[in-house]
Amino acid sequence: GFGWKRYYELEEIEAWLDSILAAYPSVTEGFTIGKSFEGRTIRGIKISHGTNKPGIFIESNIHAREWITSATATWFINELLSSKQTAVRSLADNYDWYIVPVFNVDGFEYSHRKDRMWRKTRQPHPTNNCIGVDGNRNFDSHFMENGGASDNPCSETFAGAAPWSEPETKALSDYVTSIKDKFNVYLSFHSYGQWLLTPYGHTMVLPPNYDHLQDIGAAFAGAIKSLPYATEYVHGSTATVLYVASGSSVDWAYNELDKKVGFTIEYRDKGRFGFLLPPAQILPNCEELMAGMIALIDKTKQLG
Ligand code: 0X9
Ligand code: ZN
Ligand code: ZN
Repeated sequence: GFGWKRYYELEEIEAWLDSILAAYPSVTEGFTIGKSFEGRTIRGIKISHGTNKPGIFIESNIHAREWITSATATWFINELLSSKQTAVRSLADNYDWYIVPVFNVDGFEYSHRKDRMWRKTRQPHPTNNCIGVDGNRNFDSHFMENGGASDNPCSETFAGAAPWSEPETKALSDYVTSIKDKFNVYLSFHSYGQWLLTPYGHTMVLPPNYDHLQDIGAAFAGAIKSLPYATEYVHGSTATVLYVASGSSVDWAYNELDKKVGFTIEYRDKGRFGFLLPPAQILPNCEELMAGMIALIDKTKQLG
């Protein structure tokens, strides 16, 4: 059966998602974002124990090779539904969760079949042989401004010909916009580096509620550090801690949808294994996310 001791392919993850929807029909609902370039359905799950609780949106595996992100997202879904721990129950009972475990479905499939290190989507470029766009540069928020995104279709950070040039990002933006009144927190799962990154990516200028976001970031990092693994996460703004990168999903949700809380989570490790995080680290990474998430949500609530 499905578990978290190895990485799974898209088909296995989807079959698992179906089994979860069937096992918890009263508190789950499957949703569809739309279709990928190659025609796959991009799916999500809503977990809700009531109506109109504050919502949290999680987008995962926008970068194909970052397999730990969907492994962690599926584990998190399973915990929300089956954990008996009080802190986890309160996350499940008090929030509406919208979770897309594998967003870049075509790229994810390609990373399993042909090229483990594939990052981008899979739409061919019309005038050369290069394929795909960096989904996290293709959002309509300061698109192609200030560097960190490329106009070269062969680059790993190719932003695309225009914002929303890819069916996947277009579909996600339409879906997220359609439910924008239902959620306050937007999270994007990535690897690797052990960072919790606030907006902005497109500029070193700090966002208006940066202090607030840093308090949340400190709570997240502190909770992870206090586990037996003592893993260290650094928190700060994307452009100041990591690098300048415009057109990302988190900046778009923060800027265009007026979300007050948006984070990019860069999971384990710090480069020893990088994108090839050994399966034995899936569960430790998941435990870290849960500790961090409980603290993140708690701090978000306290700060209002
Ligand atoms: O470059 C990225 O898209 C992310 N790093 S990764 O190594 N996973 O590719 C960082 C995204 C940072 N987020 C924002 N630009 N807001
Ligand atoms: Zn601008
Ligand atoms: Zn990434």
